[in-house]
Amino acid sequence: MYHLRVMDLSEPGRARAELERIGADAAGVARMIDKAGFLAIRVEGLKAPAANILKQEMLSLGADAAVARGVVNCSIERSDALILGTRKQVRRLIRKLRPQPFGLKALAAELEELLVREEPQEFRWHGGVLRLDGRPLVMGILNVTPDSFSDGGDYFDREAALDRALQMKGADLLDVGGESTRPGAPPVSQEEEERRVVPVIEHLAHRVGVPISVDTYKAAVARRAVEAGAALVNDVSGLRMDPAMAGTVAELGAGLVVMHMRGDPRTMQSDTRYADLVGEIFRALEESVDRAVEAGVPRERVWVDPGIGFGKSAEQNLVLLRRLEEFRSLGCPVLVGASRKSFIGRTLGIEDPKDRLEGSLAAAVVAVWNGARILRVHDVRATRRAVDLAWAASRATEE
Ligand code: HH2
Repeated sequence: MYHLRVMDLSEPGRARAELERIGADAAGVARMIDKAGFLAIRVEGLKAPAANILKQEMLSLGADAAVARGVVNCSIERSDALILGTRKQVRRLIRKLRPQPFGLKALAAELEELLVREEPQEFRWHGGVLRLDGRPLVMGILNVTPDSFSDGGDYFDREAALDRALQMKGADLLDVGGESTRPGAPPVSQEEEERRVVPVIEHLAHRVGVPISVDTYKAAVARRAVEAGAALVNDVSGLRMDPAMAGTVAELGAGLVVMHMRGDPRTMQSDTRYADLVGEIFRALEESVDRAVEAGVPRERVWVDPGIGFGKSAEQNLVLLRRLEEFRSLGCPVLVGASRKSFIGRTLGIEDPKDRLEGSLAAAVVAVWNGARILRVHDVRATRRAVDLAWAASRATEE
């Protein structure tokens, strides 16, 4: 018996540990790490001749690339591709593609960037530094609204909002919102939204010692909130609702969360069909990040969020949690807000949002396991414990 076992060594640290355990030569370990991790990289919109060359080059490296059927006789103009190989093979592919025509030089550059891309390790704000390379961050939700889906009206009164914020001890950030974005929620005027959130942020900014984000898609509200002490702007429209938002965030020097939403809260659940769920959301987030960077927001201050529950069916939300890792290719910290949402109710058959704690914790754990760095939640203490355990398990070593 040879006691065969399949291992997942896609993470270089884990690959190194196993190579060393085998007793491989030190120089060999360095060489083999890149052979231990298998990559499947999706490429979109290649010209047919480029797709042909890509496939041949990968085959010549002992690997492969899947392309559409019509590529071989150029009966189609463009094709997506799936590059299938080890990190080492992809590195060699990059060298082979550089001198090639049909847009392959640009593909080589993008692949190279993808391999070295790293998420920022910290977020600097006026109150200090928030580490993004340690345990996951828990963002406590403070809804100063009469109609939020799970706690509408609970903290609408200013005193109640302030009490709630102080109750959420242990949160790494607080997200203050003055307009519900639940499906079908009526819009709130800019003045009313400011009236709700600005005094609360002003009061909290000096007392809580953690960064505050303002949950708004209106540039004017974002401005007032940041002037009142908010460190980040959480825009559920991904910079699509207010053309002034990107420039405002850049000018204020705030951090930015760009979330994916289809349409607006009134319409988003009317059509949840996607030809390619993760692909479409990925492209939309990529566009939002580009828009932010073009307006002058430093890339390392932008976080991305696939927008659980915003224009997605219950099943699609589960798919997003399972495939969250793919969004890490954007090179930005991934934020997930699944807390108490209706897909949990649907999956577990629980009507009351306040009775969805266990489902919310499970969703947070899955998200962390699949690469989420920030969890936007109602139940701070319970989430802290659940994700700390998941985080510890994901990094556990035998030494
Ligand atoms: N979800 C809600 C609101 N803002 N922001 C980000 N970045 N991600 C989310 O998933 C997200 C969000 C909806 O939840 P909640 O604030 O609890 O409810 P409501 O919008 O009804 O106030």
